[in-house]
Amino acid sequence: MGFLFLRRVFWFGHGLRAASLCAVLGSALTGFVLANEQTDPRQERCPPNILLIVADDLNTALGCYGHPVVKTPHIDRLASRGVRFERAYSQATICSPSRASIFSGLRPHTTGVLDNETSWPDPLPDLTYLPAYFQNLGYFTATFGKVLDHKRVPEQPYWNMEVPEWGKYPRADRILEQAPFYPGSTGSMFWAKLKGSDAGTPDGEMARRAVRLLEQRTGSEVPLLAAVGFRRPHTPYAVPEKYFDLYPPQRLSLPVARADDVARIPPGAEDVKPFRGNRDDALRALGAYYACVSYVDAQVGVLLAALDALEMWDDTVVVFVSDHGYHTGHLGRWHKGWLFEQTARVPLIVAAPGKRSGACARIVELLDLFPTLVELCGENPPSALEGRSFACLLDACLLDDRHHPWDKMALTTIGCLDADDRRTYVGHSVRTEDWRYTEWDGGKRGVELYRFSDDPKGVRNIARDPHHADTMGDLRQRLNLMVDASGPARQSAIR
Ligand SMILES: [Ca+2]
Repeated sequence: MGFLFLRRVFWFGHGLRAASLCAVLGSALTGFVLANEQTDPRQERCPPNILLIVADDLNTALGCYGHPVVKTPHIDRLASRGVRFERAYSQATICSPSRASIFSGLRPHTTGVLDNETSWPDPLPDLTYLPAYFQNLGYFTATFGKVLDHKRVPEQPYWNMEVPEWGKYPRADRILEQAPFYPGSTGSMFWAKLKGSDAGTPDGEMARRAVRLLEQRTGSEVPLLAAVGFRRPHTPYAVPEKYFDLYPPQRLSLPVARADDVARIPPGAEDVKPFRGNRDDALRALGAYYACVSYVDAQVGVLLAALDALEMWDDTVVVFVSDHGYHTGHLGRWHKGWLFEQTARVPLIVAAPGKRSGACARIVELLDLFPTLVELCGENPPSALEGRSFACLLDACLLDDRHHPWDKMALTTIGCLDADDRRTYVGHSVRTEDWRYTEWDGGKRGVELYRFSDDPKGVRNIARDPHHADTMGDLRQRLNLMVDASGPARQSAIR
């Protein structure tokens, strides 16, 4: 509490310069501070620390999201302390475009990053990336593992401390057993049981190095932004053997993909990496994916235990999120990059001091995170951001968020390459609280419409049902308004 108190005072001086003064004057000032704490309302602007935990390719197969099999006690515990968003959506469904959107606060159509190869745009004069924004506010910023897409990010002093990711692929001498997802699957499409402890794995090391930083900075008067990115459950599904033991394949079941649902998927949502294995191959891959989820959960547990031990909960905003969703047999598909509910929907948990706990069913987008964190730190979000702060949905006095004024849709976008003519095209999808409407290549490669009150998983495309023509027309118009408001028009408006 004493350290929090000092931070509160010196934040008033906005950052590091004032913080240095703190180190010099130390306790001599404390008496003055004590005398004024009750009278100066500006001291309430004390900014919290931020711990941002980012998983990779994680869907909502988590205990706190109601999954009947997957064991995630630590993420569940975080959810019990904060708000679990039931309808949170990524702005893109592959790594780099989604992360470029999260950390710029702009839509993929505006950043121009619609695939994993395009470089991120240079920061604009009035709009920098999230870590640089907080660094400019006076935060000590640190990154561990896969947070930004380092290969594509313009050179910027985003971080005061940077521990880059390593080890997408497991070391050969740690592999006990491995197999491709199915005979002939290539690249990272394999699973591997590893020997050794979590601490010797890339994500395990990142969690523990982040804990060491938290320990080192305990008591610092400078607020901390620590972003911890975990590689798993991204392929290859390579984690210590004990996590595989939790999920014997013979006890698992695959999502049911009805043939008539699959037949209604339009050509724009092309499956360029179809899963060609049999049922046993799929069950082994599913068990390996779940093993990765529980492994990530254990690393989250390492971070949460540090928050307990260091008594940081009252002074730290904790966010847990994935960069996008993922299919493990849903609609017969395995992977990401489409615009179905399963790929666009993400887990999102926000536990903030003085805020409420519970579930929230309102629509939020990942590009809302940037302005939300800014608001939670007592600042006004930059006007150039395309997201909207959802801090009001965290308010402790909000007893029933269903009646809170909140008119929001989610837009998810992806760039695709036609496997035959090698032409690129774009898909956009909007999600309201009851509908999803998707257009591929402006509708030329098909449209999709899902109604969640009838179809909770969003797998039955009813775009051809004439009963819904008016609804589809309305959603098409709203989608086009959102798309037109972003992209080149938005770029010129904020330059
Ligand atoms: Ca990803």
